[in-house]
Amino acid sequence: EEKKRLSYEQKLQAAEHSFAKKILEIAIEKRSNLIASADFISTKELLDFADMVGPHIVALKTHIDILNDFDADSTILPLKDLATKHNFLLMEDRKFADIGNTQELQFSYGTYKISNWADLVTSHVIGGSKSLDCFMSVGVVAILGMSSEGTLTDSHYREEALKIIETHPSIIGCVAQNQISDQLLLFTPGVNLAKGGDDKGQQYNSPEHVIRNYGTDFIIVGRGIYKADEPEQEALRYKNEGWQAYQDCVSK
Ligand code: 5IU
Repeated sequence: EEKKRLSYEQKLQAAEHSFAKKILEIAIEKRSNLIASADFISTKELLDFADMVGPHIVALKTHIDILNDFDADSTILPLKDLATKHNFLLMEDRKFADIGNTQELQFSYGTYKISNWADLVTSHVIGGSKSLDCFMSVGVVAILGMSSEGTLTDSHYREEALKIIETHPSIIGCVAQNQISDQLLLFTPGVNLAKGGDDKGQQYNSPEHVIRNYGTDFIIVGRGIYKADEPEQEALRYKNEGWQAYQDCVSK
């Protein structure tokens, strides 16, 4: 079931949300649909990695709460500088999943003050549409389906979740392992060229598979890049594979 897809230029024309426009502009400029997941536990590793792969990515996906040495001044300030230097967005993979009031607090307060620095945040939609109203200043990437074995995001859940996702103005797209409508941007993790999975339930596909079969706009790659012997070379490889697959699909 190969999908004829819209180009990033066409999606940019149709985009309404400022962060949807931004990520599409970066994709076009860098000829990249790669998001690197930077799942590091130290600030130094995070910053070194961001500087190294920065030129090749549209966004850096963080799990800011796994850093052992998080500090607003020494983690976030340099990270923002690197995002500016290399022109990529900061996507905090927070996976909010609470009532609106609690999410509002988690978004702006506590140790990480995500609203101060993130361009994109991930959120479940399990709390219902109004629970997402607190994310007005960012682009929300809503979680429709997960990549892990046995996930509860079955077709009924996704059908109901899509109703929320398609109507909420803060949502620019979703994380999923299946095709969705052209109006939303599709982000797909669980991408790896060397492995089929890990021993903790993760399931992998190739960049080409997800771009061709799901119409993925942005591939999210973690260990495939940051665990490689030469992460920069590997980032370039995923970038090129992803862009080639996109071009093949658009030109059909
Ligand atoms: N991630 C997934 N699958 C999902 C969602 C998020 O893997 O369905 I939602 C995150 C978890 C990790 C990254 O931060 O994407 C994938 O990392 P690896 O490429 O190392 O498996």
